[in-house]
Amino acid sequence: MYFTFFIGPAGSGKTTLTHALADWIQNASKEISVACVNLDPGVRWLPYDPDVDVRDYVDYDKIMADYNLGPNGALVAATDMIVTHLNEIRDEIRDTRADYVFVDTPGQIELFSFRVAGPRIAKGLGGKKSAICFLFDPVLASEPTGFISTLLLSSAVEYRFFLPHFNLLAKSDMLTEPKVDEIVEWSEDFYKLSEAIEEKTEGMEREKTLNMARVLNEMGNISSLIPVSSKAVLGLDNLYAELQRTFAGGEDFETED
Ligand SMILES: Nc1nc2c(ncn2[C@@H]2O[C@H](COP(=O)(O)OP(=O)(O)OP(=O)(O)O)[C@@H](O)[C@H]2O)c(=O)[nH]1
Ligand SMILES: [Mg+2]
Repeated sequence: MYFTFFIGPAGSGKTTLTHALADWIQNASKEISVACVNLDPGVRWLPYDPDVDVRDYVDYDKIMADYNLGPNGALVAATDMIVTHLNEIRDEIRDTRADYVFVDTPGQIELFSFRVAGPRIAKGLGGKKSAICFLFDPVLASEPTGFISTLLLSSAVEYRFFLPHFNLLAKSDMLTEPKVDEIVEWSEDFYKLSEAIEEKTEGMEREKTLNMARVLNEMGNISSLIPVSSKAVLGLDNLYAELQRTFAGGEDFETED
C-alpha cells in the first residue's frame, strides 16, 4: 500500500487530480486498485465519492460552534484534530487493501504543510511508503519570478516532509503547448531559466531572483516539472509512471501492507 499526498496552493487542482488520476489508473488496469482519501475537513462538495473521508471523524461546523472560532481558526483546529483519529483513519484505509492511496489534502497549503500535524499525519498513515505531488499553478508559473516563488514554496514543503517529491505543472490545458515546453525547459535547463529571468526582470528583482534560482539549483530542488491536466486527461500516464518507478521500481506490484 503506497501513499501519494497531493499538496498545493488553494485552488491549484488537488481534488480534481486525486480523482482524475485514480480514475485513469483504474481504467488503464483492472489489476491495480486505488483508494481516495479526503483529508480536507472543510470541503463542502467533492467531485468523487472518497473511500475514506476525514469529515466522518472531524466535524468542522461543530468545531466552529463549540469553540467560537471563525472559518479559518476552525479549519486549523479541525486539521490539527485529525491527528487524534489517526489510528482509526489508518485502519479504515488499510481495510480498503488498495495498492495506491491518493490523499487529497486541505485547500489552504499551510494547514497541512506548515503546522505540526501534516508531517505527523503523513508519517502515521504511509510512513516511508509515501510520496508528495506538489501542484504548480499554471498562470503563476508562466513568468520566471512566479516560477521561482512557486519553486520556493514547493521546496519548503519538501523540507517539511522529506519524502520523494514531484513537481507538477497543474491544469496544463490552460497554457499553449510552446508555453508548457518553455516552463518544463526552465525546470530542466538552468541556463534557460537564468536567461528567462534576465530577459523578464531588472534591477533588484533580477538580482534576487537569480540568486534564489542559484540557491535552489545548488540545493538540488529544481526537478523536472511534470505537466498534467485533469480536465484534458494529459500527462497522467507520465505521472503514474513516475509513481510506479518510485514505489515499485517501474513494475506493477502485488498488494501488500
Ligand atoms: N482547466 C482546468 N481546470 C481545472 C483542472 N483541474 C482543476 N480545475 C479547476 O480548478 C478549480 C479548482 O480545482 P480543485 O480540484 O477544487 O482544486 P483544489 O486545489 O482541490 O482546491 P481547494 O481544495 O479548494 O484548495 C475547479 O474549478 C476545477 O474545475 C484542469 O486540469 N484544467
Ligand atoms: Mg480541494
